[in-house]
This record gives sequence, C-alpha cells and structure tokens, in this order.
Amino acid sequence: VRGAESLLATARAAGVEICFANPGTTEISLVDAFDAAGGGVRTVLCLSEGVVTGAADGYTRMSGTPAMSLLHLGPGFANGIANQHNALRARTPLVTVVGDHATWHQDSGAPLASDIESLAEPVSGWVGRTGSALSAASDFLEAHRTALRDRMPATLIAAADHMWGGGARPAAVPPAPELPAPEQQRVTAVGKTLAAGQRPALLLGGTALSADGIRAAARIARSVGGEVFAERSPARIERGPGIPAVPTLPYFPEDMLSTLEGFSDLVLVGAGSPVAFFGYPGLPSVPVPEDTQMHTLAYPGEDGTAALLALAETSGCADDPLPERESPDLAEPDGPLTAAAVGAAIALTQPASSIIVNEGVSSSAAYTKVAAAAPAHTELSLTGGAIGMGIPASTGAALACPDRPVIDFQADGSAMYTLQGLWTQAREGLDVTTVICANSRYRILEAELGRAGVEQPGAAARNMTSLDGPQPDWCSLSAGFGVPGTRTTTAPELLDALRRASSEPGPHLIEAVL
Ligand SMILES: Cc1ncc(C[n+]2csc(CCOP(=O)(O)OP(=O)(O)O)c2C)c(N)n1
Ligand SMILES: [Mg+2]
Repeated sequence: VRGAESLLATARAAGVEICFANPGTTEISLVDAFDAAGGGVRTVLCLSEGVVTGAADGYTRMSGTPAMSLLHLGPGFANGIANQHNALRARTPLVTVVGDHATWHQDSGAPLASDIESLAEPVSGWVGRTGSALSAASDFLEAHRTALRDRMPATLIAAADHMWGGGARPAAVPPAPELPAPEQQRVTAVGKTLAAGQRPALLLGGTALSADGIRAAARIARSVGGEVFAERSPARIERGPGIPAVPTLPYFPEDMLSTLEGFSDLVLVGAGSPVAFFGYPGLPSVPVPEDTQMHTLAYPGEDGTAALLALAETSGCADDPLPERESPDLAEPDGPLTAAAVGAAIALTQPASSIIVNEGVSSSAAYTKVAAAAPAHTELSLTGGAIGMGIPASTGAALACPDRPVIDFQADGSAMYTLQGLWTQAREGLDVTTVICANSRYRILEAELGRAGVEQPGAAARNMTSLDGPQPDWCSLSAGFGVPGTRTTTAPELLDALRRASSEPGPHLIEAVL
C-alpha cells in the first residue's frame, strides 16, 4: 500500500480513533487514505488550526488515548501552536502530523516552504520526519509511543512523496507504554518526612488529580495533620460526592505566599514547583515561603495517583475513613448577572457527570469557588495561559465522551480566538453549552493595569482592553455557525437558559451579559 495507508492503518491499530484535521495539498494522499485504510478513524474538520490542536487536547485529556491531528506545512502548524502549547503544559499525549512538500521540492523555495522543525520543537516533546514511504508506519508509531511514554505532544512531519509512495506495509503495534510509577524508595522517604513535619502540605497536579489520587491525598494529609492543594489551572480534576474538595493555589504570587505561609513542608505530587504566572517587581518567581521545605513524591509525567496510593499504604492510612465532606449550601442567584452569579448558576444546573471546560479568565475562580456544590463532574482548565482553548477543548471533550454534557465557562475575549469551533460543534451535533461571560472587555488586563499602578488608563490603553464599538453580537455570531444562541442579563434568565440547553440535544450558546 501507499505510505499514507500504512500510516493510517498503523494509527488505527495503535488505538487512534479520531483525527482533527485542516489539510492541504501536501496531505492529499492522507486525506484520500482515510476512506481506504483509515476505516475506524473518525475525521473531524476544524476551520482553523487552533481549533484542531485545542480539540485534540480536549479529546485526549478526556479519553486518555492520543488523538491525531493533521495540519498543513509550517504556516498551518504555526496557526495551531498556541493550543499545542496548552497541550504541552497539560502533558497531553497528542500526535500531530504535519504534511511537508515532496522531499525533492523542499528546497526549491516554493511559497509554503518553511522551517517546520523550528516551529514544532518548542511545543513538542518529540519532533521527527518520515524517512520514506516504507518507514512511514513505524515513524508514526515512534511518534505515538513517545507521546504516550513522555506525556507530551509529538509532531511527525510527513513528506508528500512518502505518503503517495507505494510498497509500504503497516507496522506491528506493541503494547502501549505505561506511566512510570515513582520508586518505592522515594515513597518511603516522603512518608518519613511527612511523619516528622510539623505542618505539611501536599500539592497535587496532573496525574495525581484523579478521584483515587485526591482521596488518598486527603487520607495522608489527615493522618499527618496537613493539607491538600491542587495546582493552579490543572489539566483535569475530578469533583463530586465521595471526593474531598481540594482548593487550588491562588493566581497572584502574594496570595500564593500567604496561602502557603506556615507549612513546614510542601510535597509535590505530579506538579511542578509553584510558580508565579508573571514576574512582578518585588515579588518572587517561586512564591513559596523561605522556611517551607519542598519535596517531590512524583514528577510530572509519573503516575501521581499510584504514588499517592503507595504512600497511603506505607503510611498505614489507606483504609482510613475519608474526611467529612461539608456539602456547601449554594443559594440560587438573583438580580443582574455577575461572574459569581454565572458560576453559581452553572454549579446549580449542571447535569450529573458534566465536563466543565473553564476558560473564564478573570471570572474562572467564580466557578471553582462553588464547584464543590455541583454534582459529580470533571473540570478542564487553561494550563498554558494561551487563550482560545475553551471552545476547541469543549469540542474535543464532547467527542471523547458523547454521553457526558459539556459546559464551557467561557470569557468573551478568549472565545474570539477560535470561535469557529462552534461550527464543528454544530456539524458533529455535540452536546456543548458555551456560556459567554460577556463583560465586553479584557477585564484581566484592566486589573493588571491597576496592579501596575495605573489609576486612570489613557485612551490608548482603554482602546486595547475594551471590546466596545461594536460590541460583539454573540447570538448572531453563534447562529451563523449553526448554534442557537440566547442572550441573558439576569440570573433567573440565565438559570432558565441553562436548564433549557441541557434538556435539548446539540450545541447551545448562552450570552451572560456582565
Ligand atoms: C494567545 C494569547 N494572546 C494574548 C494573551 C494575553 N491575554 C491574557 S488575558 C487576555 C484577555 C482576556 O479577556 P477575556 O477573555 O475577555 O477575559 P476577561 O479578562 O474579560 O475575564 C489577553 C489578551 C494570552 N494570554 N494568550
Ligand atoms: Mg472579557
């Protein structure tokens, strides 16, 4: 068969079930090969590459099996970089296939020729090229296995002549690599540290934030008189009855410092060391109090849940009852909409087992603050700070979990980067409700101007932080992509729109005017 067919047959055999695509001429053999050899790999067209990479990230965070993406040369890849950056920060094992010119055409100065490696390397754990039509299948397999082993996006550059060249065969697929569990020695050492510490804290991230991981961490913390935190903006966190509520570290470095004040030890489990989102004059990059000792139980990329279960076992608390979980009382919001009212309205109306994608930016904490009052759910957040992931990630999550409603808690400015993801939601009939926090501004930047001591921003600064003139018409935009939209200005209207959206199939958009 052709290289393209061998690659897709191998992808399918390795467990790839979906390909998010925005292809071009260099990928034409692959486009054609999905019908012949890619049987079983669902193709999903996305109308910009930022939607492709963000959807692949959302899909893979939820399914655990790598999604494939198909992009067109350097410029196509470049358009997808921001969301592949978020996937890198989430440690999502994606396999991105970028078509390139035929090998003999690559140096001819053709208009679309560019240095693809220099674009791909900063946002990939692995970058490689197909070696020939005959090796295309094993080249794909190497990308796939490396992505899974290292929990990082892998990018394979596929030359057009390797895809159309014949004589290829699919590669034999060995079992997928497993997440490495941390050594028992480290578990024992951390167990001793915790037992000796006066007031230890556990900081969970990545693979530690499963239901089992959070339960084990809560048992460990209680047995040593400590506390549990989740990293800021985790890729994926589970919440609900039977899962102790875990506060996330705050955003600003001074708040992180005061939260961690008084802890003797900070044990990192699947999380990196706390770090300030930005550098501010006079504030540290690593906002951890000086006399707090940091330790690592599991590095990002290791199995944090396995580490916590092993530590609970070692510490003799594996079968302890879980700490009492107070179920917070959340009152129905009333009156004009605020971020807090939107967060509460979602928490009160979200169906059981929803997936919440949180790109609320300056509003996002308004949901996490009350999320403990919501029924069982999974929350995905913006791991890499590159805005424009909410609509794509919601699209991917809905494709991964067709039985679970998806609610996108979405800031308005960020929605604009990848708004055309709504079209894919409509085309695929996905059960996604996008709630736009329509404050008509880049509110977080206004807050940052204030932090920088600017009391009265000038006309130029106001111009760069406002979405006024014209205000986006969200319901028209949404309708234009085939998604019915509803405008709400009060909490009762929003509650009503949310209930209606979850009772109807297919995608919806709700504008919440703040
Ligand atoms: C790709 C990318 N471009 C620009 C930025 C800088 N940035 C951070 S937040 C923001 C605006 C956020 O506005 P919005 O999404 O409306 O959220 P709000 O602050 O109003 O809650 C911008 C432009 C970024 N983080 N990522
Ligand atoms: Mg805004």
